Amino acid sequence: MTDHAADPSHPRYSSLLQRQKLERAKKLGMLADSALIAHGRGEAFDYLLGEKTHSFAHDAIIQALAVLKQAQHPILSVNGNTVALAGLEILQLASHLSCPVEINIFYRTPERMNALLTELEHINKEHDLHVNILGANPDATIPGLKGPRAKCESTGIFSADVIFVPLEDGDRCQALKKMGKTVIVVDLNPMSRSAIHASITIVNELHRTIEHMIEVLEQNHDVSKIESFSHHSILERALITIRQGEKKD
Ligand code: PTJ
Repeated sequence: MTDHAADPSHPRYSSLLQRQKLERAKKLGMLADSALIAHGRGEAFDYLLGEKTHSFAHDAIIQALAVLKQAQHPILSVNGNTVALAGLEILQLASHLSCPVEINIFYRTPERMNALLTELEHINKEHDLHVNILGANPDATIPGLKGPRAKCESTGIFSADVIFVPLEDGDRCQALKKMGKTVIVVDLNPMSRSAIHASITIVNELHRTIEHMIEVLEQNHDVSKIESFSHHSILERALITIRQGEKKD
């Protein structure tokens, strides 16, 4: 696999590259045991979607950026898979938006938190990004959630009004919504509970999504809110594309 991933002419180069990133992250202790299963589910949906950013994803990205830019206290919440697949891009996005990043993982252990913090701090320093990275000192809990996944920081996720949280789990997504937050998720499965319950759902691969968000911000594209934006219709358009095949979008 390493040979294929190193060869950009391979037809599934980017997918293989993502796998290679996860293999590295696994070795460094950043990932949950079920991380590769979750990724495999995502890959299956991405394959059905033709591994590209569709117009329904672009529209949701514009809406998400508009909402993030207008927020009082925006935050990017990351888990193991997100750091592994797009650690640098997440920090670049946070730098563009001048907001913090908080590590908030489902399967929380001190070892994983330490591995993820080390990775992000290293990228932050190497690329001179100066992003505030939270998560090490949780002093608040998300109401309605049990166990360590409820832990968060009072100056971060707890007080944020808009939260960008790729690969979110359904329960936490609903709990954050109940706190009155605008929740933006990235999920290749338009039928997942997070996709359904989020305020804005970007049905697209995580790394492609964040690259696209940075591109829009760097090219100064118009990021005003789309007046006719409908969460329901974004999910519907994604489902139609999956049913009909990617060429129809
Ligand atoms: O790091 P932790 O402890 O927070 O755990 C992270 C995982 C991902 C293991 C955990 O959140 C989990 O089990 O996730 P689920 O419930 O399997 O959900 C993952 C969702 O993300 C599924 O709906 C997948 O289709 C989707 N998904 C997986 N990989 C990608 C993705 N969506 C976008 N881009 C991806 N690369």
